[in-house]
Amino acid sequence: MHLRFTTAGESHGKALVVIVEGIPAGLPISAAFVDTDLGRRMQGYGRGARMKIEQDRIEWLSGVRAGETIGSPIAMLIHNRDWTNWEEIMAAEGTPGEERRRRVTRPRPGHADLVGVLKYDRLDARDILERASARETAARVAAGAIARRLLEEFGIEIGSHLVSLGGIRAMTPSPLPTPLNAATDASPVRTLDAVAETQMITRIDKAKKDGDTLGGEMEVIVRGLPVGLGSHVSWDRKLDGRLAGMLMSIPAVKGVEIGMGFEAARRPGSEVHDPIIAGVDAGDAVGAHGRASLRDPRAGFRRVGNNAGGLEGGMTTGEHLVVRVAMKPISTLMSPLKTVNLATGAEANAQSERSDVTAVPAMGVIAEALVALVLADAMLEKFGGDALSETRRNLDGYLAAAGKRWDAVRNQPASGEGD
Ligand code: EPS
Repeated sequence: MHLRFTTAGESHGKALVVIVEGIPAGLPISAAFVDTDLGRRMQGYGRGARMKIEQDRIEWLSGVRAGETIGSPIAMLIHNRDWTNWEEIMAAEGTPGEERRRRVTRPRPGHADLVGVLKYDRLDARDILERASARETAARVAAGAIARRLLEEFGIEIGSHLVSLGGIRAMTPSPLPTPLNAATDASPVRTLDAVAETQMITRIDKAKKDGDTLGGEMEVIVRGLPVGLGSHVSWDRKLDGRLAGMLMSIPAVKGVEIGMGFEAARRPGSEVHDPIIAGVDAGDAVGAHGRASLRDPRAGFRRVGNNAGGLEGGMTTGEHLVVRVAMKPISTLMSPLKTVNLATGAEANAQSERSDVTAVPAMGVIAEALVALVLADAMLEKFGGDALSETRRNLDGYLAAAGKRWDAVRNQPASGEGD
């Protein structure tokens, strides 16, 4: 890994912390930039009361000076405002002789509660759920914002939109708006389909009334990627696997599709694979800071259609990366399912605490962050650089050279098939 990150922190503990290592020196960055993504993650119709308590923002601990990265590990802190309500319950030092408060002994089906207490030999599932909680994803979104900022420097734009919620499908407009997030963030469920949006809100209201929860799918789109990130040569360098593995680590995510996804398995090859054509079109790179490379990110070749979702052989094609992520319904139900009380062994109703009806729109923001981290890692693997200027030189040199050996062939008069 060229870009490493790790997080720590419990949901109702004092704070979350994240360390990101491997970002080149000289990357302009601000807390406000990171906080924008933290704020986006807290949105979405169907979230619970906790999001009214929190106001996620980072505090820099290291790695940034005078508005620029300096090449050292970047550490960020996010305070949990809810901590003041949990200080005694979550205190690191217990009071001798005093029982633990807010113990969780009725594990929720679908949650980490039961397997966690068995595996870690705990009597209180709170020791498990505090870390299994999706609260942790705030720290990962902060890390992802740094990766997003790096990718922006090279004209790479990452966005997402909701494609289904609670079984209701949304239409996807073609072409998608640019920038994508400016349009989707305006919707309370982050969809581009106004009709489906109304139906989804009604569905969420009903689920809330019924004490139920809802899942759904988000689609992440990345535009402006250079051809050739990742590699075909070894299993652990294939970008498809790196993306899917990272996305499957989001709490409650149960599936990842790339491009046409599972549908490709049901169709003949002639309907799946994207024909290759020659064509230079460098106008597609989107640079949020006006620094998009003028080089052709596809090295002079294009695909007719993009069923491959921007990946062939574990490498980027230079077409848009298209990844869909499926999230199951949240496992905390206000109308609880049956479980076993771990303290008594008796049948019981599962623990039902304050939670969200759905967090699918927020999951899209988390997925964007994780895709950004994987792609920033792949960029640094390919182009290296202790300083941003070095990474840029290496990328520019690569794009200037990529595909050039074919230019001479393409410029010749047609001479029949090559083989
Ligand atoms: C979560 C339960 C809820 C969510 C939480 C994830 O928190 P609480 O139990 O404090 O009400 O709000 O998500 C977040 C705190 C967050 O920042 O996303 C769970 O059990 O996973």
